[in-house]
Amino acid sequence: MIRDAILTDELLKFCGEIKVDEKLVGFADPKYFKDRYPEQFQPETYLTGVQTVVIIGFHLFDLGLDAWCLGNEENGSFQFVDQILVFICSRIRKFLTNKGYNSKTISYKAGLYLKETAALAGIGFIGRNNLLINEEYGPQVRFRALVTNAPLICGTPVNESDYCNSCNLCIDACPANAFPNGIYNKDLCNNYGYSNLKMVSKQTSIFCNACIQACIVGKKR
Ligand code: B12
Ligand code: SF4
Ligand code: SF4
Repeated sequence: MIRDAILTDELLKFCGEIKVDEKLVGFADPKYFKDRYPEQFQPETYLTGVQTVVIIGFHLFDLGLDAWCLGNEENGSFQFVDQILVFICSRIRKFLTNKGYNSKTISYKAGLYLKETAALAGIGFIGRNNLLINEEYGPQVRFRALVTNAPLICGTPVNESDYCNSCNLCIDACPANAFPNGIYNKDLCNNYGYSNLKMVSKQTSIFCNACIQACIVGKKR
């Protein structure tokens, strides 16, 4: 299959026009998911003939955007930054439709693993805090993905980085001690996070961010 450099450039240019930072847009080759994840987390499950997974990041420049609102029975709950990302995905899908390609936005929970997709697309590396770290913005980035049959030029997976070699700031900062022996434990994180939600209003709260805020990468942002 021949990948289309002109289409890739046009899409990146379009992303710039809708104010999505090029450093947070990535393209992952579905072949990298094959031996790594079960069927439910495979791009092909969501779009037959998929050629590219497009991953979009948004720099959380204000912590308020991280808030989840519990909503009501009619609307369900939503997160502010995620609503922005869903809107960006819909603009990109429209661009791809106009070029004659199919695409589908992947749901937040049941779909693809987002930070891993970003690492497979070359947007950054998985740090000691277990999160995707982008060189420009650090870990304070949130993601959404869409799958498409457009043959875009894909990035190179990033498997390691030197940043964390001599640093332990995120682990020291974790109020739940959720990194016993340096390995992330999701139950410890989950239990602490939900017992210590920062309430913004009656129905809106922010989960712990300590292992992000401690990170030195992207601090100038
Ligand atoms: C379930 C979930 C949670 C659960 C469980 C977390 C977990 N990691 O299991 C809870 C509620 C505890 C949680 C907490 C948080 N979460 Co959360 N969470 C998710 C969700 C929905 C799925 C995560 C998942 O299961 N990943 C897959 C498993 C396999 O990954 P893992 O075991 O964590 O990590 C492995 C891989 O990274 C792998 N690995 C290591 N190096 C490499 C390199 C490559 C190339 C690859 C492919 C893999 C790889 O090894 C790791 C260890 O096994 C994602 C959204 C999504 N759809 O992906 C968001 C997500 C991961 N969460 C996110 C965030 C920000 C948080 C919190 C900071 C809370 C907050 N304020 O939002 C904390 C941080 C916890 C931490 N330090 O990891 C962001 C991360 C953004 C980023 N920069 O990475 C995501 C992507 C959501 C988003 N909006 O963008 N989360
Ligand atoms: S989100 Fe908070 S509790 Fe979870 S690992 Fe990070 S610092 Fe620890
Ligand atoms: S705080 Fe240090 S060890 Fe933790 S993810 Fe950032 S660079 Fe790596």
